Amino acid sequence: MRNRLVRPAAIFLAAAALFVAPLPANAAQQSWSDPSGDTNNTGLLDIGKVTVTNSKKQFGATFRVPAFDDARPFGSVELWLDTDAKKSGPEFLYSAGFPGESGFYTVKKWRINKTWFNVAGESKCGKAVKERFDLDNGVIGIKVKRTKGCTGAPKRVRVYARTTATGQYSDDDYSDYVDYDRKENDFYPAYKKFSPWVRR
Ligand SMILES: [Ca+2]
Repeated sequence: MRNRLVRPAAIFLAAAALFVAPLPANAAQQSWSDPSGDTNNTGLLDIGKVTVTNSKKQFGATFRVPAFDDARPFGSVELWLDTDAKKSGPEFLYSAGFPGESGFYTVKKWRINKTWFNVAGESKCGKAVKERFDLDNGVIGIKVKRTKGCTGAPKRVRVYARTTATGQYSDDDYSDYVDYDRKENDFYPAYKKFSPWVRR
């Protein structure tokens, strides 16, 4: 059994180390900005800069939200990766809940197909995925190592990012919970739409 978010501090450090590696010469990376202030409440999960990376060895996406201060959202984040223009919808989903666990899945027609990892465990393909869940710096993302029998060999990648908050804890120890009157969403670039393709 493996809960990837069970010891967040350790994971943040490991992920941060992986993410500072310089991009190889053949890597493509593109960033875009989602407007800030476009959510209907406190904006704890207001999506800002979104980045897609696509290289010979790996592909992935990250997005920024405001760096966490004291308040903590109750909700979830999702990164949907589209890697095949010929197939309807995205091929991969990373999702993480606040507070709680994360998972990575293959997707067919917007529905979860296979689980690479979640709170219950990890498959062989799950080892290809590195999470970054760095709330203190407001960065959430994944990198997927190209792996035979798991990722295929996508040439281009694009992302759809979504956040949902249904309430918040006013304290960083997850106390003093307040439920929002209505759900607060943010989408990049829009509901079930994708960024431009990034070719490697
Ligand atoms: Ca936004």
